[in-house]
Amino acid sequence: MTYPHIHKLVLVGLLMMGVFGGEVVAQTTSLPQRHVVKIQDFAFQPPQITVAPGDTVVWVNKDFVPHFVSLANGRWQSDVLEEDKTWELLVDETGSFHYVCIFHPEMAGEVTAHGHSALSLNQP
Ligand SMILES: [Cu+2]
Repeated sequence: MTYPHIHKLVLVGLLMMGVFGGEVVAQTTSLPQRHVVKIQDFAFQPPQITVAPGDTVVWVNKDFVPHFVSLANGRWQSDVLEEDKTWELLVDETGSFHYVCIFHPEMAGEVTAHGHSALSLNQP
């Protein structure tokens, strides 16, 4: 007579375990993120960001003059960014990357990438 009751409790218990198990998985799995760097008043804001390999950095030009995002060694560079235009970079390696605006060399920023990744700085 009490068996149906017990079965219900067990079922509820299993469901709760499943929910908590899902939360743990969600917390320990880091999904790729998008980081936005505003270009405003002739500056990269924020000037320094920290990302993980696999993340994407999005630069958006909020100035009325065109800007440019270029890694110091020319490894990657954006197109000319007119007002309200964006440019995205998929970060696929670790390290610190200093970049400048070619039009305004005093504008400088840095992307620091570290975390779990099989990719290395030496990968082409
Ligand atoms: Cu500029």
